[in-house]
Amino acid sequence: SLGLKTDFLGRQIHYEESVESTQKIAHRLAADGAPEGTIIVADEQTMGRGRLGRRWHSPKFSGIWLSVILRPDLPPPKAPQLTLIAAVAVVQAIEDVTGLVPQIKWPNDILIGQKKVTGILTELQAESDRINAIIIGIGMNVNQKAADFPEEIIETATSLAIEAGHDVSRAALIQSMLYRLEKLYKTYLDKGFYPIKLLWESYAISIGKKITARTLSGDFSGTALGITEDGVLMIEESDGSLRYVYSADIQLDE
Ligand code: BT5
Repeated sequence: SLGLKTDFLGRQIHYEESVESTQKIAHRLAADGAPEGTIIVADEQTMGRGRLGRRWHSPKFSGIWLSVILRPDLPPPKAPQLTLIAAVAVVQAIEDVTGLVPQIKWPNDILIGQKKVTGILTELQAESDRINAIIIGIGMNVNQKAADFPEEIIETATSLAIEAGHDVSRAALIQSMLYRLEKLYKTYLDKGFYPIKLLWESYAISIGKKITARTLSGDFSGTALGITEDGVLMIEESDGSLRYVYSADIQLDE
């Protein structure tokens, strides 16, 4: 048992040993009417996915591969806010359980000392301009050793065990993450995004720095000014013009 301290998050948990992707299962359950707070968690993913069709390495027993179904009554453009809420919950859970202090790289990377320890993937089911379900996928590297990472990410990925110097309980992390996520989500529904934005900014590494945003419509370089009320990244380019970036990979240039 996970000993959850939540009201609705994780009241229904679908646990699987091995799946292609917990996102795929969550999409099906959400379309079939699964209640808000339903969780899908797996020991292993054989086709774990990142953004833009990228792969997410999800080996057996060494990480948390989890999807959460939420059903906020919001228009689809608000969805990026949920990624940022999840990012704050992940940072707080890692702090609670390990004492490590991770940082957030907009929009969806959680880093420890420049290396990625967690990635977040937010996907939508929308109907006539309202969100029907939001599916937040969280992939957290917990007990991998450096040699467990594939060649392509050995320089860029890390795990909590590598950083803490000892194995970390996956159950304790899930418990804390769901508790934190539920609390933040309730705050968000009651008070709006502003309190979350302040917390998010306190953990963000890129704000105030020179960055390059690689987007599907090209690269934009400049100073990251912050995020808007909707969670959109604002970049001031060198000619002073302001650029709003909805989705990108960010590289720190300094
Ligand atoms: C992400 O995408 O960071 C989102 C990852 C979401 C994974 C969760 S696990 C539960 C749920 N079910 C799923 O199928 N997915 C979600 P993106 O920003 O596109 O980053 C992907 C890139 O990160 C890859 O192209 C690799 O370079 C790198 N990568 C892959 N696996 C990694 C890992 N385990 N740790 C660190 N980096 C990784």
